[in-house]
Amino acid sequence: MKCLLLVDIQNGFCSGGNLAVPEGEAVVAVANRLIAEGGYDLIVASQDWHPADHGSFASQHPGKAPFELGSLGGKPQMMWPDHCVQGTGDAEFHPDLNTAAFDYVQRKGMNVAVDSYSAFRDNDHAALTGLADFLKEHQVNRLDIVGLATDYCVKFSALDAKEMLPGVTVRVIEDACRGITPDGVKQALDEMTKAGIHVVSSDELLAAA
Ligand code: VGL
Ligand code: ZN
Repeated sequence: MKCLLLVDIQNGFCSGGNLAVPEGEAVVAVANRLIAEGGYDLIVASQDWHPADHGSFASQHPGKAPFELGSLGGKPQMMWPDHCVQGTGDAEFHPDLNTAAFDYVQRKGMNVAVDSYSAFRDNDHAALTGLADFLKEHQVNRLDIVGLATDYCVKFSALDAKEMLPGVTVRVIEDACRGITPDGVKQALDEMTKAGIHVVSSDELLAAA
């Protein structure tokens, strides 16, 4: 079973969003094309879904500004602008994304005390989201990952998929992802490659589909 995982393709990470990733909305057209022509058996989307007082928000830490390093639960934590708050437009999927094709949506980041970059588990690895079990139940043996942001939620989702789903081929489709910083993207691609994740382009993937 071939699964496409769409990571956090939400308004909050696109232009005009509260945590806009440069060119974030550019992934939408590629994602839609992959949904239509990629030959997937299963389309899954993750959705960053924070309570308004989430501990990753700089607003919850007096004296801290967004994009400064702070701490959460005794561990270093990037302070983010308030983003993807449950029930707000910022948390909705991009309006042009083919959400009608989704088979399953995995929400994450609901626990105020810990961040969850990965669609599979919280950053402290204490709590699972349930996505790994869902993919196992559906006997997924190939997982392709796209979305936002390459250097955070895409990277951690891909690394966890590789670790938590033994035997599954994990690929990241580079042109269907955008990141927060160029250095972060470079490092993320390097880390993922070293972990055995294949970095491919949508063109080569679709040519073989
Ligand atoms: C993300 C930072 C905070 C992401 C989510 O989707 O990459 N990044 N929350
Ligand atoms: Zn978040």
